[in-house]
Amino acid sequence: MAILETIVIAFWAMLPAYVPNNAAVLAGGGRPIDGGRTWGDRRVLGDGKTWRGTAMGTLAGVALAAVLTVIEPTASDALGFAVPAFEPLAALGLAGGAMLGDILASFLKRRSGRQRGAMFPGLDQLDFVVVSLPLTALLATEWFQTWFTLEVILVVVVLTPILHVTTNVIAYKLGLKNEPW
Ligand code: CTP
Ligand code: K
Ligand code: MG
Repeated sequence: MAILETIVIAFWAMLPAYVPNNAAVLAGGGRPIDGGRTWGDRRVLGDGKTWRGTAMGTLAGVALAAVLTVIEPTASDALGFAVPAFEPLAALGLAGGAMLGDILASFLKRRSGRQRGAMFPGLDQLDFVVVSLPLTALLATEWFQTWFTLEVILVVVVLTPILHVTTNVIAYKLGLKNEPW
């Protein structure tokens, strides 16, 4: 498979997992998931993980997957190779897994003494991949095996941190995010 083709497929397949974090930044606020609870002298998750942000992030990812599925035949035609249409469970695994990964990362950040907004290099850039891919493999196994070949997974692992850093710096410069990570 040509490398450019692999990159396009990886990017397309991961879009429903990329969008939730950004949507959560825009839609977040309100009641924190941990309800303000602490474990020891630290918050369980912190004020940065809210019900609204999580719900809206997941919805945004699933909605994008639906749109991509509608335009898939046209896109595949124009590209000259097939990009994925999303099964509902694949969309849910990617979008919900991204939000879950972000929440687990905040849990780890709080446990390791990091305040809300603190940087955790590596985890910040890949938390959503680490959960969304296994969850999708679990929920939509055949679909996952069809599209997430070893090559695609390798591209995702390299491409995701680059995209994550870029979009977060842009969101920071636009004043949408408090920190550029
Ligand atoms: N957000 C949210 N719900 C989520 C994820 C994010 O409401 N599940 C919103 C919050 O307003 C959050 C912002 O998006 O402050 C940025 O997300 P993120 O960088 O993940 O959170 P931080 O505030 O940096 O907190 P943490 O240190 O826990 O990552
Ligand atoms: K995060
Ligand atoms: Mg942050």
